Amino acid sequence: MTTNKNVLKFVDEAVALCKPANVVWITGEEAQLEELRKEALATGELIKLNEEKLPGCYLHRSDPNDVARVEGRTFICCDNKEDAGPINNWMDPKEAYEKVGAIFDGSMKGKTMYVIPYSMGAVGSTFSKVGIEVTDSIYVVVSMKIMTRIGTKVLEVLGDSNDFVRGLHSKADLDPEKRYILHFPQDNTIWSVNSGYGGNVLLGKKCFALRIASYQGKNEGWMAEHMLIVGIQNPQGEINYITAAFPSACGKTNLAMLIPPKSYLEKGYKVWCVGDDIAWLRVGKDGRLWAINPENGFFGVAPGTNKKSNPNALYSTMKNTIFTNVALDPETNTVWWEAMEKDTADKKKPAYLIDWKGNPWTPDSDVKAAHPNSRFTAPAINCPCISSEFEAPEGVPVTAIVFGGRRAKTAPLVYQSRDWNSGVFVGSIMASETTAAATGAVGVVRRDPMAMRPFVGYNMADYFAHWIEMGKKTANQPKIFNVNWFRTDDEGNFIWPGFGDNLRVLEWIIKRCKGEVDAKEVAIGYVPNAEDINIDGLDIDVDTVKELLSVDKETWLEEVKGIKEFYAQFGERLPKELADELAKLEANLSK
Ligand code: GTP
Ligand code: SPV
Ligand code: MN
Repeated sequence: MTTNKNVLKFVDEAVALCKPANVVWITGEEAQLEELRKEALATGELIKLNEEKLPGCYLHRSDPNDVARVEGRTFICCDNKEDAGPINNWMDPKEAYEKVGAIFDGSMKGKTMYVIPYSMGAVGSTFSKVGIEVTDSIYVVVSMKIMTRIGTKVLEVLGDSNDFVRGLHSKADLDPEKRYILHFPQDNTIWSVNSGYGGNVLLGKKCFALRIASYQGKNEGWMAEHMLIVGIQNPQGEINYITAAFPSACGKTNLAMLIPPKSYLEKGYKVWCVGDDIAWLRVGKDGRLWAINPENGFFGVAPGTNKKSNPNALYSTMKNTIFTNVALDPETNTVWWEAMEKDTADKKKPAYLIDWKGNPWTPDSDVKAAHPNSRFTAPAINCPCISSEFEAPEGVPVTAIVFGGRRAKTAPLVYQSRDWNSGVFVGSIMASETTAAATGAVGVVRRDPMAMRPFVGYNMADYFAHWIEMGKKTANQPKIFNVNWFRTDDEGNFIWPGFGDNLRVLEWIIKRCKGEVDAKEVAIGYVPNAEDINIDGLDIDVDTVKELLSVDKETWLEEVKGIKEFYAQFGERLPKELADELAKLEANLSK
């Protein structure tokens, strides 16, 4: 399929190591993919769903021990440990190739190896990058078809260049003790073994588009970020694009495709989704930051998605979608997950389902029917509000960058940083409660700078420095904000309605960028005057908004202690600008 010697050498080496029975090059043609889906149906790897209700859709179940990213087993393998930094796990590259090479050795005996050429970003665009993933999983092939652009056309664009990311994946025995997700940034290489869960094995996504790409971006002067990209069109037809970094399972997909509240729809507001998880950002000729979404589909959290919370996401999953670890309704051969009951007339859960593990389930069962990290893999073009700029080679210009996390207290509904460097500081001190997107405890607050803690491919302190550098290169900087949709009352209920109503906060953000609204300066930056958040049609009052916007000095002084501890681990490598911002914050709070 190619005469590119670098590609052929990479594949030959993978064959020599994994020893598959045969090798299939993925052309991207529908007939080949359809054959593979049929094969996966025969082995049970895929289950065909109701063709009338969910045309072209399949259910996949991953091994119950393999349902989320495994941060403890994810490594950055670069020559110097210090270059991986204190947040990443590090392994010496030589040791890693040897140790994990032994696990790959013969791992595809008797199996077929698939070679998937793929492009992150529109094929052939100057901002796009090529990867080749070698895998023994049909699930990976058919999912990569949805999440990226694949096939012969990508090899044509690559020509005889050596500029591609080498990805090697084998499910091997799915042994969690031998599961490794390795990144070799200096070699443009990713090795993933003993997993079949999307985030660990769809190597174009987090492994390439964030971990490897963040390293490339540092060296090449651009940024790879864990951000959604959304366009807000006002009644005059003007569109402002916002990128937002929230940690895993903290609302990116939801914000990226929100439905405006009724009063906004009536006024003529529209929302356009460019991306829901990853943004690559470059400085344009006009001195603004421009963002592309390198992906071609959504790998979204299923539970919680319903007609009220995110109808656009739900609609996106109605055809040509692969569902992973959701429940099956055997009567209709359709899928189900928690919160879908809210869409029914009686608000009741189905009387009988097959749960995500394949076991019988009733509403009396004491387990969830769908795994909390069950996902849909849906083509972006299915999304009713997909932006006309989705494939624009140069991307869209960014008006505002928004950071945010899950904080029950501390962070107000929204605040604005004073300038770029204070905005980098705001991103660097992000903290959020952990979610089911990664294995481990859920609901524990941890620092997750720029929502990149699990995804930065080099030393986090150098990553902060890169952000500061990018600010210097950007003549027309976007303004930087922080939001928190997750403040709770004393009973633990979310105070802010969230979802579509988050547009009310985005409206304030855009007005701030255009200098159309005042704000109140407080210790951490600028917060809105409560009257400036539009609450028409909501059943909360302005006092509640005041409460949501409050910044408690004592809580923030505690926060400063936590930030100091967090920063301490970076030692001398922490940019001085951030140490200065921290000192400023402490001084402001002590006034
Ligand atoms: P990843 O795909 O893991 O990166 O997640 P994500 O950031 O795209 O999160 P997603 O939009 O899928 O939302 C995750 C969970 O947060 C779902 O259960 C949503 O229902 C919930 N959620 C999203 N937005 C809001 C909001 O504004 N308020 C509240 N209370 N919950 C929200
Ligand atoms: C996340 O966890 O941030 C996701 C899902 O978007 S995964 O692809 O598993 O990383
Ligand atoms: Mn994500």
